[in-house]
Amino acid sequence: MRAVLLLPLFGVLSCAKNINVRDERELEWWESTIVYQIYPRSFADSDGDGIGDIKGITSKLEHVKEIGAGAVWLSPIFQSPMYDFGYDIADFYAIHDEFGTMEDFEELVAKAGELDIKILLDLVPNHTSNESMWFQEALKGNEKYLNYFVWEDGVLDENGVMQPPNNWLSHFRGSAWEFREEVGKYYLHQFVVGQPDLNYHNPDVVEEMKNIIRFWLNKGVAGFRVDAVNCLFEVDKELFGGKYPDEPPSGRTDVDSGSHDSLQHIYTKDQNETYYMVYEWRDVFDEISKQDGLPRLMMTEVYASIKDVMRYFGEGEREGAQMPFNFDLITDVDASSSAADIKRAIEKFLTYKPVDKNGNWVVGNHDKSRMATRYGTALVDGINMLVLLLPGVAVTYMGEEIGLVDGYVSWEDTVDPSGCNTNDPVNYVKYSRDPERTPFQWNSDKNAGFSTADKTWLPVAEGYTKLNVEAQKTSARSNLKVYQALANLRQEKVFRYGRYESIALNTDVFAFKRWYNGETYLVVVNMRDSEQEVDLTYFENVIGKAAVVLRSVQSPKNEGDVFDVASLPVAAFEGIVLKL
Ligand SMILES: *[C@@H]1O[C@H](CO)[C@@H](O)[C@H](O)[C@H]1NC(C)=O
Ligand SMILES: *[C@@H]1O[C@H](CO)[C@@H](O)[C@H](O)[C@H]1NC(C)=O
Ligand SMILES: CC(=O)N[C@H]1CO[C@H](CO)[C@@H](O)[C@@H]1O
Ligand SMILES: [Ca+2]
Ligand SMILES: [Ca+2]
Repeated sequence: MRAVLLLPLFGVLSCAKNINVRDERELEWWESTIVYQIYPRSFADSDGDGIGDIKGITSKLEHVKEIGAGAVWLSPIFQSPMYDFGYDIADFYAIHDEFGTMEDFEELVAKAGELDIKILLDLVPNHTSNESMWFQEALKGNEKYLNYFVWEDGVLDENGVMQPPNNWLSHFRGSAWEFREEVGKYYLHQFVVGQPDLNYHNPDVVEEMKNIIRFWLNKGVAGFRVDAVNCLFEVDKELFGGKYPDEPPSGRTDVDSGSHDSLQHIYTKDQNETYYMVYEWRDVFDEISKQDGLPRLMMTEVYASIKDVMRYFGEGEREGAQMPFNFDLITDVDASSSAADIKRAIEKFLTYKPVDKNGNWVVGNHDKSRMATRYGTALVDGINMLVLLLPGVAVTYMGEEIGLVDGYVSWEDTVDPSGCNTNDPVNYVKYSRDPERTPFQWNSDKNAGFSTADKTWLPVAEGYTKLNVEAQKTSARSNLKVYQALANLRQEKVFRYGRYESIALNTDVFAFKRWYNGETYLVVVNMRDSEQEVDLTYFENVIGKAAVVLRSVQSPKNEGDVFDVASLPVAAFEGIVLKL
């Protein structure tokens, strides 16, 4: 009797040991991919006008393939007068002429398809360009399009002079309101003057944006990254007697009164309606995916509190973005951070995210100083080890694979409105985003192989004759080669399905462990210019010897070297991947 009972039980137990239903489930294409961000003006110029373009990107897709990325996210390529370099869109349904034609774009999608690379576009839903047909029609008094934007009466000050409706500030300094004679009212622009905010309380705007999403997804685009999404909705002014209320001061003493950071944005950011809008967009993504069988990816760009960021994943039954960007490795840490700071920054997203969702790792973009500049060139491999081997989606801003640094852009050459609007030839540097947008460095030819033009739209960074893709391809050891090896390693099941644990071994050395089905890898990164000896047996089940699988460029170790995990020597800024 007893034996009869035990036998089936034994069977269940032995099964349970080998099978975990969450393991080895089929992953969607995006769950294990590397998303490579291309800033189109700066990647490759095919026609010699000094500005990168779509044909240029198509001609360089092999590079994307070679580094192991599975998706390319393009910063905006839509028709634009370029007051904010494409983030001010005049026609959401057309390609900007400096970038090429719709045919060029279709060719890009086709070529990418052959290489099994997905194309993701940048959706900029918060505003249009002031040169859009919609805004132009609004200025002519066309009622339909007037309601596409956010208008408000000015107020008279004590001297009888007309002033903006309230104290709201633009992200790029100064009032967020601009008067238009034609309408006799002010319009809202949370970003530059040339970017009037769309009015999401108007159902026509909501439908228009969904049609824009459908239009591009139907062209085979694999998804969107959604720009500045938390600024979509302003508070409903009817709740405030028909007038938009002032925002309270932030109390920050390190910023002046023209700065966006001087106010608490309680009425212009993170409004509840914004999340619901994102969930509706997700339905549109899924609707198209159902039609053609290609799962679509939505990534949202939000700099907000971790709890607000998490709401983009969805709520209850509603699904939202699969990938709300995790900016913690940009905003919370830098070269001066301790290993404990790094651990906390990494664990923040993993701790707050819903258990069935993926993490993602971002260390740079076209708005932030380049990763190699922020962390220092010696840490490039170590940081790429984090981005590519932590659990979740890896995001690489073009150039991180070779450790591209910020370029120097003089006041005369500065074009970014965030820099120009300071009117300050000294301090513009703190605000300008041009340094992280300088042209990509392909080789040691003229303009780093980016363009044959005599003058490129931004100057090529100094030092390109040494720091470029070709040099790193031909050199025995380089950031590029480490990156490629990491991208390969990332394909292993242990990095796709494996568990994760981390320890700050001392103030400088951060380490994490990934393990799966009896395989264990350890990644060790020394944040500092110091020699160390660390004890990896602080990790559970880590004893004995481990072999070096990969190491940073300046590492004195060799692949295959074996070390006692209880006393691993670590060189200055060294990054090491070991296998137990
Ligand atoms: C759009 O705004 C810019 C300022 O950003 C201004 O120079 C330009 O004249 C405006 N264009 C139109 C059509 O209103
Ligand atoms: C916004 O949504 C949250 C979560 O659903 C809710 O707790 C909160 O009360 C809402 N806020 C407003 C102003 O409606
Ligand atoms: C990271 C990013 O794409 N930021 C963008 C946010 O939106 C403004 C206005 O569209 C752009 O200027 C930024 O580049
Ligand atoms: Ca060009
Ligand atoms: Ca808005």
